[in-house]
Amino acid sequence: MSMLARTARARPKTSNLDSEFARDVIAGLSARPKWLWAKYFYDDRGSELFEQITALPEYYPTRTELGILDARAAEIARFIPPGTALIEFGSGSTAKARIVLRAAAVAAYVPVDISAGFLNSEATRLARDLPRLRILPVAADFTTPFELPAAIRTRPRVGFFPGSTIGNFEPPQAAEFLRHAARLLGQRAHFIVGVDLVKDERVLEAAYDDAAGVTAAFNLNLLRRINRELGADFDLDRFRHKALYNRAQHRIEMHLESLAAQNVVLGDRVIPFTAGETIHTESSYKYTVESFQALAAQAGWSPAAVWTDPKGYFSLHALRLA
Ligand code: SAH
Ligand code: AVI
Repeated sequence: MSMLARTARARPKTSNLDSEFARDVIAGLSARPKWLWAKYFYDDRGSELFEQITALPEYYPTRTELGILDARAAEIARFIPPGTALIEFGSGSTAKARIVLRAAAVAAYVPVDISAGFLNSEATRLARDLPRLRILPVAADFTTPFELPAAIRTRPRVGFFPGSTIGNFEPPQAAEFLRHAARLLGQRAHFIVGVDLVKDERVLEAAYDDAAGVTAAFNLNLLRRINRELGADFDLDRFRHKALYNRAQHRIEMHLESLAAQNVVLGDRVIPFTAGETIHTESSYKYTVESFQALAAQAGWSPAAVWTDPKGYFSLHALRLA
């Protein structure tokens, strides 16, 4: 038997160990402490589970931000000149964009998302509901350079980044992203960004560890994805979801904790876990209005307006380039 045949047989049919996903997973699981990029949560199932999270009683961010958008739609629309291309980063279900699209004279909507299948089905659904709107979906990782559609080249641009997805970056990477968005959106652009606020730890921890176990399923789905796409052999019953608020860093951390000492096989590697060892799968930073404005200022954005809800749980910022 040739070397080639032996190698091919040793690996499960579905694995693609040369992909960027594989390289990132191997690097993260070889690091101490172990960690994985949160952007990999979003395969089809991950996107569906995130949608379920947004409806949970404990997960206040979505309903709170939707409330702000509803209450302030007319004020937000003042930052969106007629004929604008609205570019949404991490568009998910497009539920929040729909409020903006109803209030402003947007000519083209560009939803950008890493979850390609979900993006396309949501764009199709939106096209059915708003047949006169030009919808130009872009399946891309917004942490790396990507092109906007040529069709919007001459249009004024407004960025939209709701959901506090910016909180899933480490603060230096958030500043880097804001700089990258400034270049992409151009000189006279506005950027509407949703940012979750620092609050009572019990409210935060419940939001990321719900009673129904949906957030746990969302977190564990990452291991399921690694098994399916990379042929690893994670036993999902031997890991558990853990969420805690790190007060010093103002962030919720999600982890997957190994319930026993065990080895996981990934390609030709064996990844050892001690009992209680965790993989850090997500940080969700919480800001104050001022601390977020200071971060945006590092990237050249100045505050144009900020709206919050009556409880002060969530903030929506309109930024302009200084
Ligand atoms: N904007 C929606 C969805 C937020 S969930 C809301 O506010 O409810 C985060 C979304 O960002 C998901 O749809 C996910 O697929 C997408 N996403 C996460 N990381 C990404 C990345 N690096 N590049 C592109 N999209 C990303
Ligand atoms: C997408 N992102 C802003 C969510 C958050 O709240 O950090 C992802 C999430 N993780 C667990 N629940 C929701």
